Amino acid sequence: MERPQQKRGRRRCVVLAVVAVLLLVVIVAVVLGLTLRQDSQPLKTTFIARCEEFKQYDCQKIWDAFEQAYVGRDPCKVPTEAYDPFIAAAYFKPECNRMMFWSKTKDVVHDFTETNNCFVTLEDTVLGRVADGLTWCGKEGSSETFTTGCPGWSDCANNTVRSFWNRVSAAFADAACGDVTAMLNGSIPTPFSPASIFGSVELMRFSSPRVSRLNVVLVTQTNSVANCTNASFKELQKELDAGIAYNCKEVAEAQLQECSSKPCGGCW
Ligand code: JS2
Repeated sequence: MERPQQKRGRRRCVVLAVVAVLLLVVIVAVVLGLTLRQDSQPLKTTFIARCEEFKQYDCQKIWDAFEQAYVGRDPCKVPTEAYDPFIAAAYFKPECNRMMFWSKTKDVVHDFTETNNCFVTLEDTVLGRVADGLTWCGKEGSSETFTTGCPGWSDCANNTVRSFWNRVSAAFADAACGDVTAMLNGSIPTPFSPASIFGSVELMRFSSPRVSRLNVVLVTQTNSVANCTNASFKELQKELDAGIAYNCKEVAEAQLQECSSKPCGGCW
């Protein structure tokens, strides 16, 4: 038969155990909450900071227009038009004769435009700069922005990031004017691919007479496998709007690096 003080002792142990478990649950919930909340912060902070570099936009308004495209949605059900309000908010002045498109040359093209300031890529405008190199998505029933666990580029057609790049690339190409340049990669067998964003979204939006010429700059290295007679360029010219002149130049990557100090137009 248990004595009363033994009963009291046992009861005290049970209460302490329950308190300990409850405490543990609260700590886990707080840590999880802070971690999840932090997930949405870095993206918005980076986005706003990059937008403010341009010193001409209402960056909170642009963020709100960007966020509404995907928050609370299935990350595989974000169509390109969901970003239309973002395009409207992040207007940019077309730079005739300076717009540079690219395909499979992301690093070399941005090293080039950063140093010689003669051309502007999509990623040099607010449209591309705010999200360049980032990943994000939402979830049904949540107001959070997630930067991990999002579907990959080829996981689903209407995925959050892929729809963004398709939409902003279309807007950038729709604004193309004058002489347009495209930096393509001479170290791959088909420098022009109709399946690429340049080939499937941008090229068909170059419209004569707004665009007068397309200058292809084929970046070559010692091991290059393609030149301006590459068959894929025949495909490119077929897709190009009649009335737009076409030109292709092979330019060694080393030469591009020397160009940074040359005046615009002195590179190829
Ligand atoms: C930038 C990203 C990211 O003309 C260029 C640009 O205007 C670009 O928006 O689209 C064209 C390049 O795309 P393409 O032709 O498919 O070339 P690629 O080298 O196979 O793809 C690079 C990725 C383009 C879309 N994109 N652009 N910054 O962070 C970024 N992430 C993706 N997926």
